[in-house]
Order: sequence, then C-alpha cells, then structure tokens
Amino acid sequence: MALTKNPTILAWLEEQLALVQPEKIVWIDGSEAQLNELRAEALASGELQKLNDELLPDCYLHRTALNDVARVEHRTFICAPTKEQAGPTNNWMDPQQAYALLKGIAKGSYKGRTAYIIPYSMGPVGSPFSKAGVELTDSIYVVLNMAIMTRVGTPVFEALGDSDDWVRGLHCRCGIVEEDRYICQFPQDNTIISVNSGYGGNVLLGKKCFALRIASYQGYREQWLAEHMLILGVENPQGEVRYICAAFPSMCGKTNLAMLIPPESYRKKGYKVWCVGDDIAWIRKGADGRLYAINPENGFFGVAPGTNAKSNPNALEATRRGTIFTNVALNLDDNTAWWEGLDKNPPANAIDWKGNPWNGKESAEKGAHPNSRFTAPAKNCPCISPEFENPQGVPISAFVFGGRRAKLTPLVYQARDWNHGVFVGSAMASETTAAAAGAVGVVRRDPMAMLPFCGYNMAEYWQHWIDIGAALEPEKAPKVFNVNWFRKDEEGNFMWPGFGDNLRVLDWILDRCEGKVGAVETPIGFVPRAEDVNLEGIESEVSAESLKAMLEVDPALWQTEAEGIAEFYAKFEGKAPKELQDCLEALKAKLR
Ligand code: OXD
Ligand code: MN
Repeated sequence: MALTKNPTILAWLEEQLALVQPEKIVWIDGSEAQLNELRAEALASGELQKLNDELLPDCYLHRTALNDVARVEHRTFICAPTKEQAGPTNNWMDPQQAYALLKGIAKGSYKGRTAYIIPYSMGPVGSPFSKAGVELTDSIYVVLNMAIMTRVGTPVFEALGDSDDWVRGLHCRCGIVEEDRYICQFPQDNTIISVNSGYGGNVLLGKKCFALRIASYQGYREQWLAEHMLILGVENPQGEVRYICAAFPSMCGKTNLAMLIPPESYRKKGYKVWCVGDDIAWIRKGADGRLYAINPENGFFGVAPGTNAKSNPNALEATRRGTIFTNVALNLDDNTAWWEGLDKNPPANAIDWKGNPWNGKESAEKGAHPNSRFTAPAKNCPCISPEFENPQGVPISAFVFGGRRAKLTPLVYQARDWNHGVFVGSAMASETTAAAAGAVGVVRRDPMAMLPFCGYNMAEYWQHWIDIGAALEPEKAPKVFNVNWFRKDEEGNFMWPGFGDNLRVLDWILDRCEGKVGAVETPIGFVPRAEDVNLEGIESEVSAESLKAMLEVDPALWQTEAEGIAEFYAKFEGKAPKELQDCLEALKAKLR
C-alpha cells in the first residue's frame, strides 16, 4: 500500500513505474523489520555477504561489477535548459534530449525485478535545513546503503505532507553497461536519473547528486549554500566549542581532519574535536545573523584503503558494526574485511575485491580496490558531535579551503575579508597524486572542491557566495582561511606532520577568529608569526626554521599562480564576478 497520499509523488511514481515495468513494488518504511527482510534477501541472492558477527556485528560485504567502481565524471551531466547555465566546468546535455535518451534506456529495465520506493530526508527530519527525496531503485544494495547514509522511511512522508518540494530520483541498474552509463541532474526539475551503475557515488542519489549538484542550485535560488565540506567542532578546556567548515579536493585527508584526534599536549589540556560531518555541509543564515551548518547525511561513505588505527581510529571504530563494505578484500580465516593500509599483515587466505582467491602475503595485486568503501552509520563514530542531530545546525566561525601544493602555498593563511575569501576558494587547486591516473604534480583547479559537484555555472556560484557574504554583518561573517598540509622541502619530504597535529593550525585559525593573535600581512593574505604556531611536543620533528619556511610566500611562484588563476577565469568568458577579478588584480599588484 502507498505510504503517502502526496499527489505529486504518486503521479511521478505512476509515470516511472509504467516506464520501468517492475514485477513487484516495495515501499521502504524505514523499519528494522523490513530492512532485515531485505538483508536476508540480499544474502540469499549473493548481493551481500555476512561478515563475522562477533568481530563485525551486522556488517556486510558487497562487490560491484569490475567496470563499475567509482564516480564517472565524464558520464555525469547537468541537464539545464542551456549550456551556459551548466557552465564551462560541467558536461551539459539538453534536458529534452536527455529525458528521451534515458527513458529509452530505463524502459522495461525492472522487468522481473522489484521496484523499491525510498522516501529519504537529507538532514534531520523536520529541520528547517532539510529536504526530502524519493529514490526509485531496483537495487537492495542501494536501499540498505541509503538507510545508513540518510534518514529513510514513513516519517519523511509525514513531514513532507502534500508539498512539491522533494527531489525525484530514478535509478536503474540495467546491465551495468559502461557506454550507456549516465548520471544526469536536472536542477530546474529537482530530478536525477542514474542508469547502468551500481556503485555508491553514482547511485546513492541523496549524496553527490542531490546534496551537492541539485542542492547547490536550490541554495542559489533560496539563499543558502550546499558545500563539499566537512564540519568539525573544536572544544577548548573551558568547554566552549567552535565550528569550522572545510573544503578539500579528494585525496587531501578530509575524513581524517573531520575526526581528528588532538595531539597529546592538547588532550592533556582538555581539548576535544567533534565531528559533525565528513563530506557535505548545508549552510544558511540563522536568526542571530551568523551562518549555521548541518550535515545532511546520516553516515559516512568513506574510502577504506589507508584507514587504520593510527590514521583515523574514529573512522575505523565507526566501521566495526552496522557497516556495508564495498570492494574490500575478504579474509577467509576470520571472515572479516581487509584493505591496504588497514594493518601490515595482509591475509594469505583471502578473496580479493574482484572475487578471486588472493594471497596478500605473496600477491603483487591489491586485495581491495583503491576506491573501496565503507558505509558506516554516523552514530557509530566515537567523536560524533552531540550537535549532530541539532535541527538548527551549528554556528560557523571559519571556512577553511585547502589543497595539495608542494611549494607554493603556506601552511596556513587568512583571507583579508569575505570577498577575498571567496577568491581564495575560487582559486583552490591541488597537485595530482600517484593515486589518480595521469601525470603526477599537475595542478588541477577545483574551486571550493566543487568542480564535479556544482549543479550550475560556477561563475554564478561564486557570485552567490559573494551575495551570501554581503547579507552578513562583517563581524558575524565567518573568517576564511587556506591551509596546505602538503608542503615539501628540497628533498621532497613533507614538512608538516599532519593528522592530529593539524589541530595546531586550527587553533591559530580560531584564535584569529577571536582576534586573540596577530599576523603578518603578505600579498596573499595574513600568515602566522612563527612563534604563534604551537609546536609544544613536536619541536624535534618541526624545527623553528622549517616552520618559518612553511610560512613563506614566494612572490615569483605566486606570480605564476596568478597567471594560472587568470587562465582559469578566462574559461568563464567574462562571467567571473568583478569582485574576484578585482582580487586577482590586487594580488598581481601586491606581488609587483
Ligand atoms: C567522495 C568524493 O566520495 O568526494 O566523497 O569523491
Ligand atoms: Mn566528497
């Protein structure tokens, strides 16, 4: 029986169901009983495998098709009415053409299969920040992952009532044919259609597709921001908590920063770090005139390789129950999940992510796919913030942008004001690592880490950031910073220890927000005086001299950088906001 009377939902479903022609229809009510039935069904079909119930209670393993292991940016489209609305950084398809193409692919694709109707909320149900979605899928894996990553079930329909403000999501597994794989967003229609994939980032439609691509455009129309940002709280010894939102391109340690463990000297004094979110922030102005953020998700869809008791004990702990692992290795001795970097003891008697027998002690092949994932409930995380469910969100003191730059960018610097902060975010870039295909050390521009996730023209998105700032009283606006954990010395060694020690930089950032500490003005913004970065306990690792070097701004390198930014802006054919062009000109002038 239908779980809602909402006429807009019923009409949309009728049309989709007539198209995909399922054998059976199941409404997801969110109950544990129903989810248990689905788990049992997925075990019977082999879609999931149960892991050791003592060591990893309620945990499962899933393997995707070999040709379907990651997000596919080249097959991701923004289907806005005009190419200009999608902008030069997105793939564009004409909406009518896209609907016709996708309907052709989806037609009859559920034949002999079950259609699952998932009502879900991004954000706590009923929060003024939250938005509802309905995903129609023919995959139990999608249902069970969505039940971890979002709030699913009947309460979502109850909160929505008859409103038309919900996001339509159609997912069809089809034959997992790469050439027919499309991840299409229709921002003007609040609609997502994803076909021929079963991999998380392409099919858990609440995440990148809705909470970033569609939501960024919703935010543009409704005066809020949907950002690819972690949210963390730093609690000081007085028990005061201040919140930071931070954006980094992939492979820069975002999840590790979100769940940071303070260095011993800070722990002893009583500092704590609380994780509100590790990937996405929805941000809007609160009644007191400050900006507030929620994490619209309810779980972590994290990269498994490299996660271990040292790099991120909180994330590891979060995966110890109620977790779905995708494309990791299976240790046959104890029926647990294993991945590269979990420990130094790969299992000899194992199955690799492709499903083949694998001897981790001898094989040159990897056991887990480099993009293998865990889908873990946020509530499992030992440092999950007590404010995680707060429907009003948390007040933001600082925005932090960052990237991987071996030489150019200092450990940390502060933008002069809001608009300059938007400029710093717009110029964000990272040097490619060996983890990605292609050349190493190439600079890839990734404004606000939103390059693959902005659902409209990036130049308008920058303007939207400027407008959001203009609506804030300057003393209430978050301060904006840029960090670089990845500076290297002449020998190519990382100069900054990173991980928990990054709190030392956040500490300076929060002191700046409160006007407690001075800074040195440079052409790019304010950098710390070396004596203001707390090195207590790491003096043997980071010399005063090395810290000074990490804070240096080399005008020649920055001149080249300014040219790179100008080149990037040129892609927008004059649409990059004047405020940002002015910041670029000011930078060039200061460097002269
Ligand atoms: C992610 C990503 O999976 O940014 O979070 O790629
Ligand atoms: Mn992400």
